[in-house]
Amino acid sequence: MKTFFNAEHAHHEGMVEMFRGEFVPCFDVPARAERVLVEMRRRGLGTMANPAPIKDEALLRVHAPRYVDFLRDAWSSWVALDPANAYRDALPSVWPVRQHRTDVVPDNFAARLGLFSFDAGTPLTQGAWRAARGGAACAIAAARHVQTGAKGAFALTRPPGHHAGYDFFGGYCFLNNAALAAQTLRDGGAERVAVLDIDYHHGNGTQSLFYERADVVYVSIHADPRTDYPFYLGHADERGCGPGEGSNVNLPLPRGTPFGVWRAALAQALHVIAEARVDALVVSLGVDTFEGDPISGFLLCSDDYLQVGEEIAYAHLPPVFVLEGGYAVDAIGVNVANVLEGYVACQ
Ligand code: OKP
Ligand code: ZN
Repeated sequence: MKTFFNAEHAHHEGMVEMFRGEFVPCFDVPARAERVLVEMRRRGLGTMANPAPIKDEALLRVHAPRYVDFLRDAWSSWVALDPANAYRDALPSVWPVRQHRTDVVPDNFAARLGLFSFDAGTPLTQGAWRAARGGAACAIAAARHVQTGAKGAFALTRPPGHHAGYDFFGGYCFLNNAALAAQTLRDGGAERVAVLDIDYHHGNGTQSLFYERADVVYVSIHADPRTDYPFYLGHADERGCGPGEGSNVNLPLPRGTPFGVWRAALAQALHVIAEARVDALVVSLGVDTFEGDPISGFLLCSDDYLQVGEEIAYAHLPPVFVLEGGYAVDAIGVNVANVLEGYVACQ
């Protein structure tokens, strides 16, 4: 299976994120992608390719023009606020809530940062735009590769993408790589696409992007939002609306869920996808479901991921795997490669 990787990811290296009133080191570190790359090479799991560069316009298939404009200029606007900002990342500290105006883009950059984000855990760094665009290029290239007949492809993206929405960043995500892959498949001729999201966290960005659409079915297994990030979306009663009614399926599970229970949810998710009669599949592949993950609460073991890949193969759709979370850096390479190896062995 071909892997699309962009070395540009390393330009995004956040210093700290806000967590419970203090600054803690960032969890989305460049080593995450490097470890996955090393393990893929070590196992000889397919070939590596640099994605073709994309134009900013490609991002507008999924994201708002004013949001793409914001991201492109964010770093220079941040440094223009104070030259000393060149030495610290931008973190939002003020947000619009209910009854506030979100249609007016503020001149004040700190206010703009809040308008286009939903948490203070996602530092906007000097290299965030470059890195995120490089990841988006991987996802788009992987989708095109599958559409030319490949049996699957892997977009080794960092930062992750599934929390990023039409016009907001958060949850370490800036551009929604999986949504861009799904939209690329649609634009290339697929009538109906499924996004299977197996990251520990609910992909609020992906869900909201496709919530009113029947042509992209979003199915997610994740920690219950009553206890876990992103908190304000991801409940089982969110089933889509308008033409998208029934095309959104959330399978929340409690903290502490072991593989046996998680695997039953995966079988259910794959059943939903089979019933939806889609002709293409994107997998938001997060391995923060791992028992050793520092910010998560499921109990999957490294060996379990081989079986995850096998189960996905039985869907008989060539998947576009897009990397999301996984913060146990020492295990991320093995866990991701296990999913892909399990898939390849059964495809
Ligand atoms: C991104 B992805 C940890 C707080 C949690 C947000 C988690 C984003 C996860 N100190 N912060 O879904 O893996
Ligand atoms: Zn996650």
